[in-house]
Amino acid sequence: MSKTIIISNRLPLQISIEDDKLEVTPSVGGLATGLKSFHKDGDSIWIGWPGLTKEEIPENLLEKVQSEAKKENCVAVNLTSDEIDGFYYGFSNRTIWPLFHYFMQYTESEDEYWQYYKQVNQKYADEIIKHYEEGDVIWVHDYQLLLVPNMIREQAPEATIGFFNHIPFPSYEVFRTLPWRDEVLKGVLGADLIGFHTYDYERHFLSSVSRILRYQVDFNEVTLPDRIVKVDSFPMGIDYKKFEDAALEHFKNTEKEQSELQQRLDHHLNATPNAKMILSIDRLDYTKGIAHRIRAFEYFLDKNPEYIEKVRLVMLAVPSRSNVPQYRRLKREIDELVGRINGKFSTVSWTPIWYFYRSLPFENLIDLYTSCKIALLTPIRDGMNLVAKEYIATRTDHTGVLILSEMAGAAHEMNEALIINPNDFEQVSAALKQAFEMPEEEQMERNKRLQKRLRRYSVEKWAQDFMKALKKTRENQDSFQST
Ligand code: ADQ
Repeated sequence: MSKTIIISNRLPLQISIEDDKLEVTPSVGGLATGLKSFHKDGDSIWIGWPGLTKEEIPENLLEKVQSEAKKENCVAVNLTSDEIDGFYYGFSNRTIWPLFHYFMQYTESEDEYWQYYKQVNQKYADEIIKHYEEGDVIWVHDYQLLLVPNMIREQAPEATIGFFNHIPFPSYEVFRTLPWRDEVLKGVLGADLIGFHTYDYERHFLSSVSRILRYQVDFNEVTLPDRIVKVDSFPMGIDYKKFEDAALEHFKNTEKEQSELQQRLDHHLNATPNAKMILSIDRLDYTKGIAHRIRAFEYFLDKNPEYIEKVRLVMLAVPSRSNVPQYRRLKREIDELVGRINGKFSTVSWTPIWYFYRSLPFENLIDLYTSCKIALLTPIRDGMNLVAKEYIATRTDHTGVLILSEMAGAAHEMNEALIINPNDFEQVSAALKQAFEMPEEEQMERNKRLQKRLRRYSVEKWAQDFMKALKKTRENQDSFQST
C-alpha cells in the first residue's frame, strides 16, 4: 500500500540523553504541531533530524535513537555538528532566512555554508529514496530543504513530490542577489506542486522563475522541458479544536489547579481591575519586530500618560538560534529596551513590561492567551504567524482584540483584526487606544467572524487541500505526458 513521506528539517519529536538514557519529547513550533495530526491519522512516515548531532549520541545508543523514532513512524537523519553548523546555522539561517525576510544586510554569502547545504540536502534526499516505494507521495517542507525535490527527482523520476515553503518568498529584486539563485530555483522545481502561504509569495516565486531561468510561466504553471509544475497558495491553519478545548478546560479549573503563572496573572488583574494586559509571543527573532513593538509601546505611553498603571505588556520571547550573532545582539537590545522603559515609567506598584525569555509549557501558553484582552503581534516579515490564529481560537467568550502587522501572511485572512504597519508607531499607538476603547459587542462581532473562518480552514484542511491538489496535479501531468 502506498504511503506519504513527510520530510522536514526537524522531526516532530526531540530526542535528548540524560544519564545514558534517551528521552523523547514532542517538539514545539508551528510545523510540528500542525502536521502532527495529519501524520498520526494517516499512513505516513516522517524523516528529519532528531535534535542531537552524531557526536552527541554515544555509539551504543545510535540504534536506540532509530528505534525510538520508529515507534512514532519517524526516521532520524544523522547529522554531524559540522553539518549542523554549515547547513542549519550557516546557509539556512544566515543566508536564506534573512534574505527571504528582506534582511539583506544580514545575509551572508559563504561558499562553505552552501557546500554544507548541498551535502545535507543530499543526505535527506538519499534517506527518502531508501524508504520510497513506487506510488508513495513525498511532501518536502521549508527553506532548509530547497534542493531536496530535484535531488529526489534525479533518483526517482516518476515520484509524486510536493514542496511547501513556510516562510515568505521575496520579490525577484531581492531573490536575484543570491549567488546560487539558479540552483535553488531548479531544486524546488523538482516538485510537481509548490505551495506558499500567500498569493504574493507565489507570484514572487513565479516571477523569479520566469526572469532568472527564463522558463515559460502561464498563470500558475511552469513549463519545463519534460514536465509541468504547478504553484499555488495554501494558507496554513491551526489545530483549532485543540486551542479551543484547552481554553474551555482552562476556565473549568478551580483555583487550586491553576498554574503559578495564572495565579500571578489573576493577582495582577484583581489588584488593578481597570488594567488590561497586552500579549506578545514570538521566537526571539529579528523578523518578529520585537524591538519595534517595545518602542511603539513606549511611544503609546508617552502620548497617552492616562494609561500609566492601566496597561501592561506581557512579552514572551522564546530563545531561538542563539549561535547566530544577530540573535545574540537582538537579545541584548531587547534586554536594554525593557530595562530602560521599565526604568522610565515604573511606579511603586506597577511595571509596564513583564518580560519572559524562555519556552513555556502549552498550559502556560493558554494562560497567557486567555488572560490578555489584547494581542499585539508586529512582525516586520512573517510567512504566516500562527500565534495570531491561536490567540483568536482561545477567545471562547469572543472578547479580545488582535492587533496584527500587515507584514504577516496571516493578515491576508484576518481582516477583522486591527491591521497595522509595524514601522508606523503612530498607527500602532492609535490601534492600542482603539483596542482599549473598543466596545465588547464590536470585539465579539469581529472575533466570531474570525473564529468561523479559522475553524473551517484548520491545519487538517490545509494538509488535505495540499495533498488533494498534489494528486490532481500528478493526474493532469500523466495525461499531459501521454498525449
Ligand atoms: P515560526 O516563526 O516559529 O514559524 P509561528 O507561526 O508564530 O512562528 O509559530 C510559532 C509556534 O510556536 C506557535 O504554534 C506557538 O504556539 C508555538 N510557541 C510559541 N511560543 C511558545 C512557547 N513559549 N512554548 C511553546 N510553544 C510556543 C514558521 C514561520 C511562520 C509560519 C510557521 C508555520 O516563520 O511564519 O507561520 O512557520 O508555517
